[in-house]
Amino acid sequence: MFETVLIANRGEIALRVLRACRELGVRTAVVYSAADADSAAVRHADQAIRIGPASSRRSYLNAAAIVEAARQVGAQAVHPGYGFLSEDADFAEICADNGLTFIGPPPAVMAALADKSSARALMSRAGLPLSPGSVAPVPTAAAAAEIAEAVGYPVIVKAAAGGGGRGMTVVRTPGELRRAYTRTRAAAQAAFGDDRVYVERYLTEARHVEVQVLCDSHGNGVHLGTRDCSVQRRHQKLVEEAPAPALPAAVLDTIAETALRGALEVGFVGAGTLEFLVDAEEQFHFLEINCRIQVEHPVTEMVTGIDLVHEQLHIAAGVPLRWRQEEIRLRGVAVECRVNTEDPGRGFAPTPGRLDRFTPPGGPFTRVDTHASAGYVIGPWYDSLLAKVIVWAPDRELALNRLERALDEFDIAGPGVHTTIPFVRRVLDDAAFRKGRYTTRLVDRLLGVPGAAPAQRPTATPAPRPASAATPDVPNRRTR
Ligand code: MV4
Repeated sequence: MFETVLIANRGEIALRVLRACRELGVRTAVVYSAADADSAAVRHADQAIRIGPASSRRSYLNAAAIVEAARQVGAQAVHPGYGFLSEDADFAEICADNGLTFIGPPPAVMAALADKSSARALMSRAGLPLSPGSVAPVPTAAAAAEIAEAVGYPVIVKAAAGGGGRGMTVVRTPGELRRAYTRTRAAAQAAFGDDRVYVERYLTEARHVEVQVLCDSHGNGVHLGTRDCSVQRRHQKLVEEAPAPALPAAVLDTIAETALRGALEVGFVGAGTLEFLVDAEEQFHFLEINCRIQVEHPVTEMVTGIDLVHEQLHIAAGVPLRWRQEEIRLRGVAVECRVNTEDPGRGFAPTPGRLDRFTPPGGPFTRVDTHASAGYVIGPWYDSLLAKVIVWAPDRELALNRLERALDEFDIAGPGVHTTIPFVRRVLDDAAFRKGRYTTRLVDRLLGVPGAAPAQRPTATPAPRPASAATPDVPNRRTR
């Protein structure tokens, strides 16, 4: 095992990784920006290195400063958390060049999977089912139109360099295609410096089901079952649960086993997540693979009893996988909700400010991952994730009741500070959600977004669209 690990992140995940290191007897060092000098991770770490000003570009995204910090503290490995540099193959390579172990897949594997078009081709070759569409970048609008005609409308144009919902456009009719194709390419060029796009059939009323895998550096792998992450607003997840509900165990097993086969086939190493859409006919389609620990990893930990960050550290240290598939048992149901400092009443606009009161819930089978405490000041610099509340219960109904109970206890107050808790309560109250019969359209339906619920769509007065949120410097939008 490593003697010292450098944690190249902030917020709740920096603390989460720090705790895992402590439990394994690994010394911890964290980097921090000027805005995070008083953070919990800085307080708890064995060493803390200031690497730049609040701007994430000049701190948490500054590869050279992070590598220099690792050298200063004598770290052998870097844990990137999620967001920031966690899926940056160039950063992983810079680490290797400097004799540092990047806690994640090999740089070449990361690069191949970061390109969503290439990931699609690789997984298709490995036998994973894809949504119908192109398996290579589409060079012209005419070629895009040909593919769209072949697979049928609606289609979605996606940036190869995108992912996590960034750089994609839904196209409902042939008349919109040329414009959508051109605009998605231009937007992808501007956002990623890469204008390659591909075209897929757009699956409506589908569930977002993902599979957690662990693969070691010796070719062994296990899957840790599924999570449903369909409750999303603008590709920000709000509620996640494990296992995915209301699907036959045989279907979930097939998805999980297929995902693991794909991961092993492409040489994946570390903790990874394969995302799928599951349609109304229970057919599943590979979307993309994420090479990082994810925000929602705790629900998998709760149903398996396996600490995913411990496993990441062991895998990175070259230890053979400590679990055989038969030893991994899924027990009960875990549900997580994200508590963001955003105002659901104003289009989920961030509400930074000082927390006068902050008392997280407690009680049985209730876990709160947070970096906050009373007096904590939420700045405008980073994403607005304040806390995650995760509960476990033997069955789904009790888990949902337990989450509602935990949210009742959560006391957060400060001038101007709002949270997503009231909106999460509406999700937990929703009849379709309660039955486990919900899709990626749930949030839009709750928000009254036009087109979200065609059966009930009013003809005269469409529901108002929420005002768009202000966009400060939100680095984690890269991969969340
Ligand atoms: C899709 C899709 C439907 N059809 N692709 C969103 C994030 C990224 N991982 C891929 N995503 C999607 N890709 C096809 N061919 C639906 C999603 C999607 C989604 C779309 C709209 C609103 C919420 C969503 C939540 C999860 C996935």
